[in-house]
Amino acid sequence: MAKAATKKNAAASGNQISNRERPADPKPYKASKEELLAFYEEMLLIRRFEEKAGQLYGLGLIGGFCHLYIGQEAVVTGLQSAISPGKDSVITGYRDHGHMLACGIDPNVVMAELTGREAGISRGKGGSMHMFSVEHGFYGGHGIVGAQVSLGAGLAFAHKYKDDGGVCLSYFGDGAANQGQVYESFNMAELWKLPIIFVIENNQYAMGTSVNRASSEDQLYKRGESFRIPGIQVDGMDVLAVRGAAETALDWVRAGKGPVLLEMKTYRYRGHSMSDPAKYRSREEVQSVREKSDPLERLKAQLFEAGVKEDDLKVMEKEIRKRVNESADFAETSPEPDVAELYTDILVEQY
Ligand SMILES: Cc1ncc(C[n+]2csc(CCOP(=O)(O)OP(=O)(O)O)c2C)c(N)n1
Ligand SMILES: [Mg+2]
Repeated sequence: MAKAATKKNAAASGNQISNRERPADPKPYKASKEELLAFYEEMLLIRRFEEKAGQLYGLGLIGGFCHLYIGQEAVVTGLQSAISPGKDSVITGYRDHGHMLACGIDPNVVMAELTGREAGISRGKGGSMHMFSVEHGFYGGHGIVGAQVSLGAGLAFAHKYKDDGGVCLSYFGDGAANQGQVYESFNMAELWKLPIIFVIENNQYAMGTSVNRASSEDQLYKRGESFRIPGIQVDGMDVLAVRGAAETALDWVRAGKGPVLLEMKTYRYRGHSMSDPAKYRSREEVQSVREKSDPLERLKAQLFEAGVKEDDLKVMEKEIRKRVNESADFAETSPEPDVAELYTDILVEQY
């Protein structure tokens, strides 16, 4: 009896999944030379900005937590180049500097926030993990692992409720993918066909635990299956593959077909945060990824193929370094917030 029931259920669910319409297989994006250059410029800005943030942290100018995005630049660049600024929304966890720069937020105000200055985007009171800009459609910056998935579902609900045509990009890590609230959000998002793209940035580690040690199903793109959310695995070190997948996902979501899950296979070169000695992996492992799949180096080769000259990239490198140095100078010379600021932007009594 029990056996027959199991067989019937298995057959029924098998049929349902195979009958589910799926997004088309993404194709690598065909970028013009100008687009390739713009991708490279943004990825280089993120990398140099993060290197500078690492230096300022080392000098004691950045306090608290600081999680760098080095190695993962192709993910935000590919995805955010495909969305419509001012219409769509972006939300992520604490590894958020790259997402902000890719939203077009001024590096000066991001660096000023990292260093706790009044001119910072959260008036110097949020630091690395707590930045926000409604103007740029950037909704944080969240320290609670997985919270951005539920909040992202809320943002998507708002897009649908207001019928504003917007889509939410909710980024989270491989570690966060094992959190309970992620699945409650998946359920509601599919049930209500919310306009949201769940982006798992699988950088292979959650703090010090590798994805294979922590996850019974380590093919994370399958994680939405029992909620009938289609998933696509993407080479997150290849900006054109990311952009291609972004186009596919956006077409699906904008057509009102509900959420899509994108698993971005990527890698972080630095420790989990600045205070991580990274004893759980070998230097050789990191070196090997840098040599074989660095997203900037890969794009550089495509730029050369498109006829860009090494000298042009040198000019760009110089300009980016200048911009990043200016952001550090701006931050260092900006005043700290006034003591009275301790009493503003906090919840008191009525709540
Ligand atoms: C609810 C909650 N649990 C635990 C932590 C501590 N914590 C901070 S980051 C992290 C690992 C998350 O890894 P992953 O989702 O893979 O993101 P990554 O750091 O690799 O970008 C943990 C457990 C937290 N901040 N919030
Ligand atoms: Mg991770």
